[in-house]
Amino acid sequence: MGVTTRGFHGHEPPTTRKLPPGQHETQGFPVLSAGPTPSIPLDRWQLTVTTEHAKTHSWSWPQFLGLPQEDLRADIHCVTKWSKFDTLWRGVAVDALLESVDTSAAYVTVRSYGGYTTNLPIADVRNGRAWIVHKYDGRPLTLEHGGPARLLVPHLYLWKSAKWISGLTLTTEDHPGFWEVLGYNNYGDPWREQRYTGD
Ligand SMILES: Nc1nc2c(c(=O)[nH]1)N[C@H]1C(S)=C(S)[C@@H](COP(=O)(O)O)O[C@H]1N2
Ligand SMILES: [Mo]
Repeated sequence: MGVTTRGFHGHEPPTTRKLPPGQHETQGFPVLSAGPTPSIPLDRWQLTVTTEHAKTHSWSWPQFLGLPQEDLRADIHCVTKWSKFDTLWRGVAVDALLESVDTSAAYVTVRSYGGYTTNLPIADVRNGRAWIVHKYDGRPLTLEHGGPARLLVPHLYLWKSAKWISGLTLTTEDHPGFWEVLGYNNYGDPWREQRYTGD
């Protein structure tokens, strides 16, 4: 009868369509940190990419701010079941860092000041899917949310978005990170509800 099929979600309100399975929307911005909050003075802050050939590339804070900056809007999803819609960030696409890096690594371990780590396939931080952000909602990122800079990978559960980022280690083999060795899923796709090992 000329009715256009809009898919399974066509009659649900927009909010439901944005919500992965098992999640609820929050208006707040909870803080989740596994350890103490490190404080890194900007004049000592460094971001270092280490390749699978042990070659390093480092950016100081001014050099990092000199890279192309992007504003982005994203929905974020925490494995503890809160999701927050339309969060606003400013930062540098991981692509911009990797542009000058010669690598054929398949994986990346993200390292944080304080010792936290998390692992991802390198494909998941390329092609405009991951950023190193330093502003949230127009203001410098607060320490509790990972300032001065954190990774943001909105298409995966938020434990992959390492706060207080200190660098990326590019590897040939996959090396499970802090939560991944403790039973969180190695990949963490919220749309497939990959919360824990075996999901
Ligand atoms: N360095 C570091 N990054 C981290 C964490 C952490 O404990 N340390 N926690 C992760 C988890 S489990 C979540 S849900 C998000 C929480 O980010 P938020 O505190 O800004 O909400 O940060 C992630 N990044
Ligand atoms: Mo989390």
